[in-house]
Amino acid sequence: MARMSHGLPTDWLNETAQRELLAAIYAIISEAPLYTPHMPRTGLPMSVKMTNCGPLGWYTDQAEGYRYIRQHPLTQQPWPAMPEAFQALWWRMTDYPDPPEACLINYYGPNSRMGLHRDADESARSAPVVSLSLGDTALFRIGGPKRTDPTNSFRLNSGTLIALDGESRHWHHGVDRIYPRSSPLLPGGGRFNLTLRRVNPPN
Ligand SMILES: O=C(O)CCC(=O)C(=O)O
Ligand SMILES: [Mn+2]
Repeated sequence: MARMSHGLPTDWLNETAQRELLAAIYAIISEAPLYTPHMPRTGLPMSVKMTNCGPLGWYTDQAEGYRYIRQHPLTQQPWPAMPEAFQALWWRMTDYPDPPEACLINYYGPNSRMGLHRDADESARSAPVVSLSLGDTALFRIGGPKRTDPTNSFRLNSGTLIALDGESRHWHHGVDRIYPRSSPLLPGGGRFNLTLRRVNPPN
């Protein structure tokens, strides 16, 4: 099963710490605005808006599909640097020896969801994916290696960290819904999710 931060002291990421992370997200978005990603082949827009920080950023469009790129697709600028406070989440959750190379920032509005998928665009196959929820609660679902495996659902509320590592690193997962107005953290409501990823294996 994915490891959750529930074993940590409940105030390990208190409201002040969450607000500091949120301020860092807004600073990143002012440089690297949220964009709407599009599915490969169909070109359908995703309901989640995205941006990234760190040397690499996850992106998808109709023409080239899922991949990591070095520049923001609209500004053509390198992604903003990954704040120390984001990297600290990685070191808290994993013993993996190398730092994350990408932090995908997902923004969910009241009607956003993310279909069941596996994170499979990283060649560092044994590195974990560390994920933080901020703002409105999400209903998260996780299954197994096969799309048809049975799934478990649980709520991720603001300040919850999970690590997909070991077997769960390659399990299907997704977000079925957001609970609007369940958190006062974001001024306009909604949810941010940070996922920290190692893309390339260490040298
Ligand atoms: O928002 C979440 O909790 C999950 C995000 C996710 O699975 C992804 O970005 O690949
Ligand atoms: Mn994922």
